Amino acid sequence: MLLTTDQLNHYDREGYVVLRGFIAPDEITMMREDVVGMIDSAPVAPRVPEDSAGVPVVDPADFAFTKRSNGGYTLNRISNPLARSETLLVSYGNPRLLGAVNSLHGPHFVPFAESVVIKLPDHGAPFDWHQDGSFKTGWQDERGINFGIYLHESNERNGCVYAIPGSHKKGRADLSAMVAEHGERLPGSVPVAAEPGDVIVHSRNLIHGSFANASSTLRVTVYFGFHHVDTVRHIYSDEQIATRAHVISEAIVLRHADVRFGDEVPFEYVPPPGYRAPKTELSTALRAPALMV
Ligand SMILES: O=C(O)CCC(=O)C(=O)O
Repeated sequence: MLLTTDQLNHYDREGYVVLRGFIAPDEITMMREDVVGMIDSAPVAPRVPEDSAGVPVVDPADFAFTKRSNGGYTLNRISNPLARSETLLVSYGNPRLLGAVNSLHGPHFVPFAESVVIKLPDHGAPFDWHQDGSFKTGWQDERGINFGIYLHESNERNGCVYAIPGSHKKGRADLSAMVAEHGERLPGSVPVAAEPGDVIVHSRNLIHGSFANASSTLRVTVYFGFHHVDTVRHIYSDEQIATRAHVISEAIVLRHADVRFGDEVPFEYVPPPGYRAPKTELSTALRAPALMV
């Protein structure tokens, strides 16, 4: 087991655990450089397919924005990051990361979705209190885990994540009613600070959110989400699941072929039972829809 008993117990009891210094500094630097490049070349506003230098942006719909009170827009998320960055794809194959998923979920896991959350300096967007996903299937129990890899320091000043420990065990919460009763500081919520290289793992059922960033520092978190295959097996076809699982296998191969990581022992991924490599190209698999639950 890659995670300690204390870490596993913390995750089970509180719905999250912070893995301190989990990703090596060199890898964080590499990821940060790529993400900062993506931010610099982001569209200037929704539905504007050009960056601030007037250069056309490929797949501009990957970039999401929050409307600001002054009428402008602030970038808050980049979706499909593995299709936009080979560096992030190589990091997706990190054996420590996949080993941690294995520790928490066992070997039969598949991807849920990936995205990069961005809290720009001075006007970084807040994320309302939520539990991840839509509960649209009616399923309230195990709905997967999210790994947030911290590329920058994250604290109460620059809009770190807040969570309500233990809330992951109570099914779907009526968050509108909770906010109407208590205001934006929900009782029992705690800030979860992180340093570059830390990973905050949280249950997708955990009540969490984050406040705006009015500080002068950038905060970026790369999210990789995973499901136990049993959670999605009755909702998605074998082909849809295999297409997403294929991304894990390909990321492991790419990482092993990368001279920077050639000495690592690759993670031995066990694809879902009945898995056959999909006929689709990797580029298509990288943009296959998320396995939403
Ligand atoms: O990282 C954050 O500030 C919150 C992001 C979040 O909760 C989400 O992407 O669902």
